[in-house]
Amino acid sequence: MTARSTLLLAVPVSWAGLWTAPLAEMAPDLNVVVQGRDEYDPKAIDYALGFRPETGLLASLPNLKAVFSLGAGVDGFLVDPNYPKRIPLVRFVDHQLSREMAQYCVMHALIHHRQQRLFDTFQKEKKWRQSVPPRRTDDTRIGVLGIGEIGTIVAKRLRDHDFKMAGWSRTRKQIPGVESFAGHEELQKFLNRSDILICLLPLTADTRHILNAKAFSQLPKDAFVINVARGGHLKEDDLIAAIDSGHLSGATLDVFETEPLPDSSPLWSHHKITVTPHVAAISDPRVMAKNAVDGIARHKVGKPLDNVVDFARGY
Ligand code: NDP
Ligand code: OXD
Repeated sequence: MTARSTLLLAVPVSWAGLWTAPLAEMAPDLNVVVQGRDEYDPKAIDYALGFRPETGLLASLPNLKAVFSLGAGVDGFLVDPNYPKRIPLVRFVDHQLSREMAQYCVMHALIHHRQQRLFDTFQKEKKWRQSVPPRRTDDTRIGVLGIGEIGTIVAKRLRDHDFKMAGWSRTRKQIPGVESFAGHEELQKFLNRSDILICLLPLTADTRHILNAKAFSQLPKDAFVINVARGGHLKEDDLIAAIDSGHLSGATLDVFETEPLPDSSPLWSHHKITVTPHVAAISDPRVMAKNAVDGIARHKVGKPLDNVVDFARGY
């Protein structure tokens, strides 16, 4: 008989029920304790599930065997200098999540491409204006920074709308209809041909502040930026300066250096910036719980875990 395992759920206490209910249903033998709500012996914790656990928490669990992330991005774990790197960290990979991200990116690329914000203004002013110059989709070049699980689906969906697609990654890709640029040597060439730039990179030491004044100056005039990855990718002041100078035409931002975005942020009221509150995709708690339950089952019988983070690469 296998011993009963204990999972530590490291999420805001008021949200814990989103995961405790499906975990109880799917794995009645799993003992689940909630960080900040339940008393527990650190030595008793076998597994952890969370998004941005407090610094030092995971290092304080001497018998921890694997950690499951509630997010595709694991920067919230790796920001902890004490993360115990001998313990595998499993990131969340889910086709539905990728599809929702693709919906968001397609929607905002099309809102920009079809100049919907202009028509919103005309409507407010009761103006019937048909004289807006049309834009050809097959002349519009979209570049996706990060062509991994999510970026690949985003690029394919936009390709199917006839945009001229390219992706940038560390390693070369072969995706029909999506030109591949790889490595820092090819970044400038990639930026030079991106009328719409979508960031879908993981946040690592290499990619922090990659969306900066230099990168913006390498985009074509009137380029548009969509950041759905992490706020740490973007230098917010550089973005505002590039838009206000007239070089960039605007941006859609779902993620921010500080979340929730403070009231004092100029991003809230910039007329060329659309702000959404980190909702490009909302992962289903049942699927997240299942991901952890399946991983624990694999680990307990000695099978390798899927989607394990490579700590050297940082994603
Ligand atoms: P993946 O790990 O599958 O893909 C990452 C991609 O980035 C890969 O193509 C990788 O290249 C590339 N990359 C990483 N580092 C570099 C680098 N230094 N230079 C060039 N390319 C690099 O991640 P996902 O697609 O699953 O997720 C991407 C990000 O999306 C997450 O990290 C998260 O921050 C964000 N996200 C945001 C959500 C939201 O609601 N706003 C929801 C979900 C995710 P290679 O393929 O060569 O390894
Ligand atoms: C994620 C996110 O990384 O929701 O999954 O941001």
